[in-house]
Amino acid sequence: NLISIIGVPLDLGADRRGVDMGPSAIRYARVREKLEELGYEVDDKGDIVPHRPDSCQLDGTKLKYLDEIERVNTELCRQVAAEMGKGRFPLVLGGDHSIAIGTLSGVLQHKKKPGVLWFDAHGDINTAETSPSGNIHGMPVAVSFGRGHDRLTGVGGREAKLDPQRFVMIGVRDLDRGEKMLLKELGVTVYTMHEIDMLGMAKVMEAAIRIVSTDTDGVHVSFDMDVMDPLHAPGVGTPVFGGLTYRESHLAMELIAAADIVTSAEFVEVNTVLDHRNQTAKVAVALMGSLLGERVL
Ligand code: DIR
Ligand code: MN
Ligand code: MN
Ligand code: MN
Repeated sequence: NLISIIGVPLDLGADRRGVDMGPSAIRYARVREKLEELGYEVDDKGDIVPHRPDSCQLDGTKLKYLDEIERVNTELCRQVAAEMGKGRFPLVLGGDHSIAIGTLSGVLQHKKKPGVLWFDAHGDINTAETSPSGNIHGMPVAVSFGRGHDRLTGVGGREAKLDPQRFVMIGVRDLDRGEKMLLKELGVTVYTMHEIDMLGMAKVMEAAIRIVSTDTDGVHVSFDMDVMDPLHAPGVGTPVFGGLTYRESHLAMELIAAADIVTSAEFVEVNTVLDHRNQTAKVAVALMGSLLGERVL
């Protein structure tokens, strides 16, 4: 019943300022108090602090800020693994989504075959070859499958990688051409907004939960705030129309909580510069509550 919070104020993976203040904004929205109300003991480990963008080299590769992103994720991997080693639940606060490289490789130090529920408007499964932007926050899923730059796939070791069969994406509505090809090639289950509209969130989550809890030894939830509609979560770097409503997002978290399967989580891409009155951070904290067992009655 111990949750370890790890903040990662990294924005280099999105190459855009604002998500570096995400962990602060989420703490200001009272994440600790929320979790304590739910009966958890909370240990806030503080932040893994990246270097400022102007002090980083652009290292001459297409991948922006590769050196620093590798360094931060290597440290995050170490901390996530250390907390899980103590039997704790790691809750990682972003920061841009490139931090999933570190979180997932940390999880993989302890779990042989974890399932992953990936909530995102995007696929985040680009490689250097397919990326239109060179932004590493569009690549963590590929990296976790062992695809992509070896400085990134090397974080946490080259053997410890995820199985695409145990990986489910939810809420996707913006994929690059190369991402579509790789998702099909690897056989990742993708519930796009179309399936959510057609079946409803309850049915989608029932299917998703079945996949990630069959023949797995844990489940990681990676929640990119841009999966929500910009109406409800305006403070994100790359908003895309037609996303999850407030209630759809909560229902998904509530159903995961009811299944009692989750062993680690991260909430990313809260951009305070683009937010209104910290609304997106507050929504993130409310969702963490639902994911960790909060009920109305
Ligand atoms: C785009 C945008 N697919 C890229 N990705 C974003 O740059 O790779 N991910 N915004 O969150
Ligand atoms: Mn993402
Ligand atoms: Mn996204
Ligand atoms: Mn992103």
